[in-house]
Order: sequence, then structure tokens, then C-alpha cells
Amino acid sequence: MITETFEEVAQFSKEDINSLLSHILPILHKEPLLASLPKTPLLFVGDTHGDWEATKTLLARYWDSPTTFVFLGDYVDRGPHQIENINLLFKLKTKTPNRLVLLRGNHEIPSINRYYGFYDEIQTHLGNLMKGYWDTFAHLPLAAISQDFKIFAVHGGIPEGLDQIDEINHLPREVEPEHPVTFQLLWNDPKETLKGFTASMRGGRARNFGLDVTTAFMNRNNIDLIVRAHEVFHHGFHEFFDGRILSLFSCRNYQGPIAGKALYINPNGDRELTPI
Ligand SMILES: [Mn+2]
Repeated sequence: MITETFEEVAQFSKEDINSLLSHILPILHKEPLLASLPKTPLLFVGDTHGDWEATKTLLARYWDSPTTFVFLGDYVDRGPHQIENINLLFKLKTKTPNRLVLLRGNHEIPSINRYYGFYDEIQTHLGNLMKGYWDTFAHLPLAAISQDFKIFAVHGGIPEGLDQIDEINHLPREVEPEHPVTFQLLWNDPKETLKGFTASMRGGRARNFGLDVTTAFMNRNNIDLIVRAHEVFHHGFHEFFDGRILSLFSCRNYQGPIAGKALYINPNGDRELTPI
């Protein structure tokens, strides 16, 4: 029963977490940075930011079916149960690595954790464990591809300078992402009415990207849909570029209530937005 894992994670000691981090690292290390999704039903989940009730609700709803879960990153910072949220996902990844894919978000980065809360949560409640989390974050996959459903999944968006998506497998595994392609996969945003790539309000090396570069990327990589997260939408989702991109937000509170959504893909490839 998956609820037993929920209860186990809620009781974790510092020693349990140290053990978990030592077990997950070799599993992630041998998996590629571009995850290949199996031909099963898929559930895509957007930012959860410590809303482990949302995470548990979605896991419990689909766990007893042959669904593969694709979490799109941003598990920690900001929300009320960041530690339980990330530990639950890491625990399930170690127990059943083929059941879930945990993409890296821009909040699975040391400089961001120091600013937005996860570092303080860990230091306050558990002491010196951050290196273990940060080493693990560096091994999370940066994107996922479903060849069967022609879906590309990523936390932020398409980056400038990425021609073929399997080039993602050659990116370095960096604790603090410096490679411009890695950085942009985690940080970029689509913008209607824009052409090409332009500077982003998010600063740094983040970019906004337009319909033209999105269409070109999808055509040369044989993609029908890009699923991403990274932006707050109060109905839990937003479509960009005539439905070429679906943005998901799956936590239920973020500076006010959110009607969080996840995306379920059934075996025929039909899409269904599921409330949390
Ligand atoms: Mn984000």
C-alpha cells in the first residue's frame, strides 16, 4: 500500500534521510539526463513546492494502475512540507525507479534553496544534510521524451542552442547549473507574440521564447506537445501557442488558493486535465 510509504516518510529521522540520499544517488547516476518514457498511461505533475498533500493525492489516485508519473520539478522551497515532499518522491524513486521520473526544476539548485526556504528548513530541523540533497539534485534528469505520444517534458522550456533533444544526454551534471542549455531548460518561459529568444524578466541567462522557435524545435524533433511547469496559473494550467505547449501548476496554494491540475495521458494518447 502506498499509504504505508506516506506514513514511513512522515516519521523519517536524520539517519533515515542520510540513508535515502545514499541509495538514490547511484540510481539517478545510471539514468540518462533525458528520460525516455514507457508506453504506459502517463501522469504529468507541475510545481508542487512543498504541497505534499497534492503529491500524495495524485500518487494514491493512480498508483494501483500502470501509470508512469512524471514530476516536472520544483518540489522544494516556499511551501509547508518541502522536506516530506522531496523525501517521499526520493523514497518512491528508490523503491520503484521505473514508476516515476523526477525532472529537475530551477528550485533544485543551491543558490535558489538558500534564498527561498529549503536550506533554512533543513538547517533548522535536521542540520547538515544539504550536500546530500544538492549532489542528488545534480543527477535529476533535465527533460523527458515520450516517443509514443510525441511529448517533450521539461520544467522551464526550450533553450537556445539545442538542436536535437538527445543532445541533453551529453550535458554535464552540475550542482549549480552553468551550461547555458541546462540553465535555460530549467528557467525559460514561452511568450505569445514573441519571435526567437529574448531576455527574460527572471534575469540572469534565462530567456523567453516565441512560437517560431517552438514550432521549429517541435518539427525537427518530431514532437506534438511540450508539457512544462514553472509559472503560476490560478486554474492550474495554461495553453500557449495554440496548444503546442501545456503549462501545469499542481500546488494548491501559492500566495493564495490555486486550482492545481495534473495531466493524464491514457493508453490511446488522449489528454485529460485532472484536478487535485
Ligand atoms: Mn520553476
